[in-house]
Amino acid sequence: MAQVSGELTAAPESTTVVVIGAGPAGMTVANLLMRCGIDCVVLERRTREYVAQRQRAGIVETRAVRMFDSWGLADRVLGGVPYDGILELRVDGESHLVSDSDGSEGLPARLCPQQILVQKLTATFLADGGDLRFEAADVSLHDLAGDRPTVRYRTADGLPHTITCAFVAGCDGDHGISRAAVPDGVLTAHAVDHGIGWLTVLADAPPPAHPLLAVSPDGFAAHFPRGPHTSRYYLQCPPDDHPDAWTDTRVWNALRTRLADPALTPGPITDREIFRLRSLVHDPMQYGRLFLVGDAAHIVSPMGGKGMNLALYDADLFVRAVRDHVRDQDDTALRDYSRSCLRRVWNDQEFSHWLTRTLHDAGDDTDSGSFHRGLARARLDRLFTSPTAARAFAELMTGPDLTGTT
Ligand code: RFL
Repeated sequence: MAQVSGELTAAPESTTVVVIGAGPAGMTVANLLMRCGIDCVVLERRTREYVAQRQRAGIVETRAVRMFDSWGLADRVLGGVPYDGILELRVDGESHLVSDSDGSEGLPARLCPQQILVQKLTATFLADGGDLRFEAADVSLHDLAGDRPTVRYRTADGLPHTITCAFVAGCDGDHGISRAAVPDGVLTAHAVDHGIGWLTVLADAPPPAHPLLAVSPDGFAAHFPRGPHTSRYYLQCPPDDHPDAWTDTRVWNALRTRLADPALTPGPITDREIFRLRSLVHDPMQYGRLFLVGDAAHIVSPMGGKGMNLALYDADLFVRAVRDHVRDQDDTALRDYSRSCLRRVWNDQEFSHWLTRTLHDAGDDTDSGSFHRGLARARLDRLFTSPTAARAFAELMTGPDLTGTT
């Protein structure tokens, strides 16, 4: 403890990497650094309980499962059950099963809800002696363009802390402080608002046999497993709609109609919100010694389930690059970090955008018009009849291997 300008402050600290944010990106970075024997401090502004309960993604895709496996972590950090790779696309009540598996050897994707992954990553890091500090307030970044950046924050009881480091991993999502610390004019934001809203509902209701995406003249709907007795549902709605306008009765009636399933079993709704579908890429994903990882750098429309999985992929690339720097004094991968990540990001953005447009335009054509409806229906027809189109779809869902092809 020391006194600076009359104020009590903790003794200055030093580490190799300060990780901002304990979501999927931050906790993956932290665990992988630990596997490399590289020290880090994780700062998270929320409580452990809050972070552990945040429910979003539901599938850890094949390439991410294999990434954790390559680090010897798959058994410890992945919960849920293996995913058989079958996705149901229901168009005007007609069911089509498409494969989400590219047929490659190795571990399959997992039905592992995001909060389970985060809980397990957190428990693994702490069990291995990791330094994770919850309720870190007023985090701020300094000297990012120099050799030793500084990170300042306050503990819950107000005590100021200062940590110097070699690198900062900005894993604090779209509304964090990391990206905001980059001077104006350094990053370019490429953004699109799809003009579409989704009501998302979490309910204690039986999950579907397969993840289900449905096209109907009343709009898009989806039904995903989120545990043995839990489901997440999506209903297309105007982006400025209000969740209170969606009573339980209206939700279940709309789902029965759009999913063409009059016998759909309802259950208590535990969460209900509306969000706009948007996509966003920041380029580059780096400034000086700050590296943006996951949602801090890019937002993917949830269609196609890519957002969390991209965060895991960024984390893997970042840690490999830091390892090369620390172990071999080789900065090639650090210099290439942004370019390498952005190849994958744009690839997944393209797939997600294609699927978003196809499954919305093919149904309610009020906004898109009948011509775009015809195009979207043709794409679905091709997917259901052409083995080549089906294989390309499976590869995009799995996540194509873009390594070694630059
Ligand atoms: P997160 O999960 O937002 O975690 C950021 C963490 O940083 C903390 N933080 C701070 N900590 C310290 N100081 C500050 N100033 C801080 N500011 C923020 C936050 O408290 C938090 O703990 O970002 P991360 O780690 O990059 O992970 C990204 C994923 O969460 C996101 O991409 C996915 O949830 C997106 N997503 C989906 N992705 C998939 O792969 N498949 C899906 O099926 C899927 N479904 C979804 C989704 C996102 C959704 N929302 C958010 C619209 C469904 C929904 C409804």
